[in-house]
Amino acid sequence: HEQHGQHGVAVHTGRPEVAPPPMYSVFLLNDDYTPMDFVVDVLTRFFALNIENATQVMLHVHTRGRGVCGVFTREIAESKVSQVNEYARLNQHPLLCTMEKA
Ligand code: TYC
Repeated sequence: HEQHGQHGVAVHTGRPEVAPPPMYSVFLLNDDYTPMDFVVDVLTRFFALNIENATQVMLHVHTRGRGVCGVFTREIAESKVSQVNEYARLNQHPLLCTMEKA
């Protein structure tokens, strides 16, 4: 029945519930040129994975063609995609990051 407004004070909206936001999966795509170490670096840097989990995701993408890095609300997912693609281009790798509704 309540929403938390500015300053965190609960206010009645007249609606019984606040719907959860749509969620988006963020993917890395495989390619033949990006070094495995760089992909692991991306996964630790932007998706807060430890080296072990980042290596698992990287190898899944390498063998299966794509893999989920994380699931986020739209704005966070868009930000991850932009940051990863910019970082890959800056380092002259063809690595691609995409998103789709989960
Ligand atoms: N296929 C790449 C190689 O053999 C490694 C790689 C993994 C590239 C995952 C992109 O999203 C990727 N060096």
